[in-house]
Amino acid sequence: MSNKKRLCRIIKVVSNAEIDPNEITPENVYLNRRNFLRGGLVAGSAIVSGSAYRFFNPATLRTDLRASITASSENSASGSADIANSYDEISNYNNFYEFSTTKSAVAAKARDFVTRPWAIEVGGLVEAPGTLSIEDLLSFEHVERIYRMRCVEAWSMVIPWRGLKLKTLLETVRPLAKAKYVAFESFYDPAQMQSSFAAGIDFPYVEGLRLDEAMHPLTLLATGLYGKPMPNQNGAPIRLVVPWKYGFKGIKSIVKITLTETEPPSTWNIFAPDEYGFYSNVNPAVDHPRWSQATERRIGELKRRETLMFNGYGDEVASLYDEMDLKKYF
Ligand SMILES: Nc1nc2c(c(=O)[nH]1)N[C@H]1C(S)=C(S)[C@@H](COP(=O)(O)O)O[C@H]1N2
Ligand SMILES: [Mo]
Repeated sequence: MSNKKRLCRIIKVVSNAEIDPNEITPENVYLNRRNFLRGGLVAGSAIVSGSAYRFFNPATLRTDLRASITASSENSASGSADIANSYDEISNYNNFYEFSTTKSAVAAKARDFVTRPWAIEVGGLVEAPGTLSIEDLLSFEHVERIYRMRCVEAWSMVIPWRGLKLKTLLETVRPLAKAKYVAFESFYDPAQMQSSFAAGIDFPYVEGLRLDEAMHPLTLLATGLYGKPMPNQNGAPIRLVVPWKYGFKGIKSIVKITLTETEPPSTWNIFAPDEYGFYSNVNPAVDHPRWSQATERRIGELKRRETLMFNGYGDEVASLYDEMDLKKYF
């Protein structure tokens, strides 16, 4: 089956409505409900062929149901399955330097972060520039995806995201033919984000993608995880997710998106251009100057895993880089 067909088959459309924060479902109830809702449709799809990514499946989530796992991921070099990390792990081990450079401290420091009202200004080389409220964004068709996330610091997690394809948003503003890149900017308010003085990097945090990367169906603007609204510490109310790139490309709490003709600046590349490239595709063959990228520590596991080229999404994305020397364009 062609990649395109396979993508169409496994991209699942879910309801557009945001989950009411007052109705937050305990993780175990959520999983059971999903199990029930998905019923027979799910059978056999826990591990998608090539297992680049999967739908939510209770049997693959890192909970007390874990004992029921039977399949192992073909895609995992270490031969063990990719099991989603728990909500607790995902929301208490964070990089969000505006709040803190201590991963375990981010959640508490971001607790009172104000994310309503919220809007993203979309402009630059587009036919229809404008400002989209978070309500507008939540009304776009959403998908649920379980993706690996590989931080450049050589740890990783598996996260069940909910979000809209970035493509969906870009199509509504209609990029002009001249547009070649997409630039992103995070919210920044030193009054709310007390710990920024220690970070070393400049704020607001900025990132960028080539337009074809931005239009790729795997690229999400995530608005939630585990069926809940995005936790503040994970980049509420909306953040970028590009699963084949190092985690720092996944810019959080986005307020501005600009289509450009030239390559936009990115925070970590400005900070240390010899250590962090614009592309930052996960690549076990290109080491960080100060550490190996060949293996990673999956949060919740003891044994290190081998890092996969393009974080295991090569079938879907390798063709974007056919003509490129990935050692040069790291
Ligand atoms: N605005 C902003 N976005 C950011 C960061 C940050 O410090 N500020 N850290 C990045 C890094 S290094 C990683 S690994 C991911 C972490 O996302 P998570 O906390 O949801 O796992 O967010 C990325 N996005
Ligand atoms: Mo990271």
